[in-house]
Amino acid sequence: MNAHKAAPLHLDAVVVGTGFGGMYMLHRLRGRGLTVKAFETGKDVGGTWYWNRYPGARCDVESVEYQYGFSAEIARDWTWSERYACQPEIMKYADYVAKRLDLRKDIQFNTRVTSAIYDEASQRWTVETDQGDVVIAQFCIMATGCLSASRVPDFEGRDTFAGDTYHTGNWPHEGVDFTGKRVAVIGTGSSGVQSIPIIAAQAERLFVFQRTPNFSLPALNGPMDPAYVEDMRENFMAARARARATNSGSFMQANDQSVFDVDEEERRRNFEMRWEKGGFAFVTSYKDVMNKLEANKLASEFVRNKIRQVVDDPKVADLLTPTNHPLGTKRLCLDTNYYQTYNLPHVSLVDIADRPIERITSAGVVVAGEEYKVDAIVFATGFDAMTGALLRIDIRGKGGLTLQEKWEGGPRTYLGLAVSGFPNLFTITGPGSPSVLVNVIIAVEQHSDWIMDCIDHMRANGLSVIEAETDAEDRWVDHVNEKADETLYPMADSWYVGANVPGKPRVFMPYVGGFANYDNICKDVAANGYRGFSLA
Ligand code: N01
Repeated sequence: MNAHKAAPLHLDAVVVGTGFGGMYMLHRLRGRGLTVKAFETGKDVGGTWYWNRYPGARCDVESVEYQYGFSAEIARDWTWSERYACQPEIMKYADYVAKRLDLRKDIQFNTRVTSAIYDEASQRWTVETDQGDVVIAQFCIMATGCLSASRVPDFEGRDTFAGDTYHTGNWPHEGVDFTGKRVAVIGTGSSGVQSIPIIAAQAERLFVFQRTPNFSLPALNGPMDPAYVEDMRENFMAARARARATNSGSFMQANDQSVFDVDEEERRRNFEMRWEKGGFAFVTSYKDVMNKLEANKLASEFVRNKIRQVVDDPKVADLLTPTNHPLGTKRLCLDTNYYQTYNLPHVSLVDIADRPIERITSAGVVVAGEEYKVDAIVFATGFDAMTGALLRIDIRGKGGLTLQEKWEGGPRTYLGLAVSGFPNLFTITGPGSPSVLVNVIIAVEQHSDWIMDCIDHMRANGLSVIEAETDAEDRWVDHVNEKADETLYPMADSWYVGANVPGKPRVFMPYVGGFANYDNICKDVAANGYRGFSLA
């Protein structure tokens, strides 16, 4: 229930959420002299990194890339310690940026936005929170994140469990010590894959419940090479500019050859060389790995063999080996000692592919009539991705149309930035934008800059309302689908298509056409009088 309502505050803009997207958007809007306030459910900035404090949480984009690129000074004065930054270090970075830009004075923490309702007569959004705030603003910018609405499946008996339960995406701040405990981990996506080796190192007994084996590549994390750190201190801005001009939006050197341009020996050497580098470099081994099934099969088989080499028990290795989707079509994982963990005598893999969890009892988890008795259950069961955080807010546009109604058949946006029928509402990394398929920091900067330029344009031209046209939105949705269908991505039951949430419409949500292509489309739209938008 909402707290007592305060008198309305009139502002130019409201930003919802202060992960890396909301932080930068707030900075941009304020820098242009707009009156703006940001609301954040957490007690601090950091977004997904604020919530995902599970053991082993670590970014799988290299740390030098997973930082803002809008300020040479901010980049130069920060030093990462490891190739892949751990969650606490990313939180320190978020704190460093928040202090540097003095962001917190315009952020209200511990506050969840509950509704955003557009009034056509006044052309203003009324935004309300669970703390009783009422803000009336011209622009409402949703920086709610792609993976922020965590979900625990509705297992029968879930609430009867007598031990402790945790979700990786909502982890206790004080941490959890599993020493001497019998633990169940349900889920083997990125969060499961990262946390399982660390939980195994503490627990007396660990059961991992796996519905779908995922492909995981070795991160080969380690301390940063001091020479590279110095090189990046000098050259980061240039490297970032080059990355922004690529479709992967990353520093990785993609190979432009086809798998079939080379013979088997050369292919094996290249796969091996990229495997040895660690990280996602392996996926860029050849240009057709993600869009030609025969090419993907070769890469997939290489990884399967690696799994078989690491896991001692051939039956366990078989269960861990993905066979029902091409490599990379479910979000790839990066790990440290994930497969090795299954060689430990106190770790058991429980296959639930064809025999789902029957129920949870007060003592544990039941599969095929067998009760696995545990003291704690970790749900590494993921998120209602891309749309969940938006749809949990009561968002109403013109004519009282709710976003839920509008997106009944799946999300529809123009450029992943705007929704027809919802004027002056912007979504940072909304569905239909590259978002989760690229380095998300680049994605949030590009979106925030585009939104800022758009608002500048409106103010310079005496315009007060911008709205995506339905035709343009329809064409964009078709284009997003066409691009996805050129790839292997739609073949997997992934969260990219909403398959992890029962009843969610199956729509490929991110834009797979490449970061640079997308950026150029956005620039072209703006340069052509905001083509596809109506302005008044
Ligand atoms: O969630 P997931 P996640 N019964 O959805 C299983 C980012 N991320 O939190 O595959 C049994 O990937 C589900 O099984 P299935 C990254 O983008 C990044 O791990 O649906 N099992 C799956 O195994 C990532 O992709 C980082 O068959 C059930 C697991 O739970 C995204 O966040 C770190 C089930 C959920 O995996 C989400 O990752 C962590 C059920 N009813 C996350 N329902 C880094 O930067 C679900 N599952 C490293």
